[in-house]
Amino acid sequence: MSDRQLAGLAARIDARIPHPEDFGSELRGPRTTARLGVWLGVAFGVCFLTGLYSHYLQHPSPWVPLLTGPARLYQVTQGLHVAAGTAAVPLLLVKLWSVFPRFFERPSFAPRRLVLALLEKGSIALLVGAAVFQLVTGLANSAQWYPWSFDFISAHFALAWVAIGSVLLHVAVKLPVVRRAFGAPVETRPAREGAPSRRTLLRTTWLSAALAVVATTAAEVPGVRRLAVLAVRSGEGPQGVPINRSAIGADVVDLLADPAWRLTVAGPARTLELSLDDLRGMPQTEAVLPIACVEGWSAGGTWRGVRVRDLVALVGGGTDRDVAFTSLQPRGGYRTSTLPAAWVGLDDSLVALTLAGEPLHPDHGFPCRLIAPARPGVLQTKWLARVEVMWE
Ligand SMILES: Nc1nc2c(c(=O)[nH]1)N[C@H]1C(S)=C(S)[C@@H](COP(=O)(O)O)O[C@H]1N2
Ligand SMILES: [Mo]
Repeated sequence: MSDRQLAGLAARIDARIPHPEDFGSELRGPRTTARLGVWLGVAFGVCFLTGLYSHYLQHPSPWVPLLTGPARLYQVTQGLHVAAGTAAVPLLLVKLWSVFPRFFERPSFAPRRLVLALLEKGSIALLVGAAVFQLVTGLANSAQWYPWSFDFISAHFALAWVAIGSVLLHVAVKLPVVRRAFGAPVETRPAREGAPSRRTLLRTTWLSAALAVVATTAAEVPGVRRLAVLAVRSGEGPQGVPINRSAIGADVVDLLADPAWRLTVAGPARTLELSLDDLRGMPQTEAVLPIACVEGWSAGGTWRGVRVRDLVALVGGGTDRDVAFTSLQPRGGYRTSTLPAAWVGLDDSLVALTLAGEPLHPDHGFPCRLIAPARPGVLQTKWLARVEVMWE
């Protein structure tokens, strides 16, 4: 092919690809994009910080301080995590719509400009890819739907750093544009008769974000539960608390009905086998504590049982060592958890025997379960078999 033919072919291809001007909606432009971007940035910031906190509760690190209270802390941080992630969906969609004609901008082939343009487009590709990945996997996880084969936790954690890094880079690059955009007011009048104005577009987007939050979180608020049309958990369950994994699902039904069940308590001084009556004979403490699942749902309960510190004291354990809890459950990732030493001495860290004044429902962990404040539900191990002070 000669140079002329090549140029002709390139021109024909170019003519078939739309240009940014072809999309010409008056609603697009930096004024709308910047305002959407600020709220999207806030939503991602909230998701990142609350997600990091949730991660370190489940994978403690000596560098990250964890708070043992207030009791509802995790309920609030994780509720915010899922609510902000849900609100980000309409914000991201409208923001992508507002900039997508720029995808068709023709690059300049002057080397310096081309490199800059590739860097900018590359960073945006990374940003959009990571943002979409985080929202899709996060929402699918809160719906308990895992249509993938990778490990959700490590992928969502790793991509969180990519997402927040590319958000920060994007903000830095766009700061001058954002400043200029906020210097100008958003038009309240439509550009054409009968068309919506930019302000209407923005207000509709804010409203959808707010509705998304209500529809996912209202299940936690008695009286308005019926508004929670997007919530996976109805806010109902035996003894007023929804169930995550049932006794049948965990394959423990026969084990927990066995009259020979004993709770093994192991510590530096001795190992004991305690029956349910032994546990009932110990001093009982009442605590009002929520189950707050990483998936975003939560529910408060009134629990009664034996303090963890009283139990470990029987086997020579103090409040200076982590305590490991193991379930009767034969398989599954959530059959064990570790209660860090900072929680062991708390008044309301309990091996619970009752919920709402009755023995635990089989699905809530009968004969006994761990319940402690300000922790993810996934660490509140059900159907306990063994409690062990971690010592050398
Ligand atoms: N043994 C065991 N304990 C468990 C689980 C489990 O799968 N197995 N699920 C955890 C999760 S993810 C949550 S959110 C809570 C839910 O407690 P609930 O079903 O009593 O509401 O239990 C936790 N305890
Ligand atoms: Mo959970």
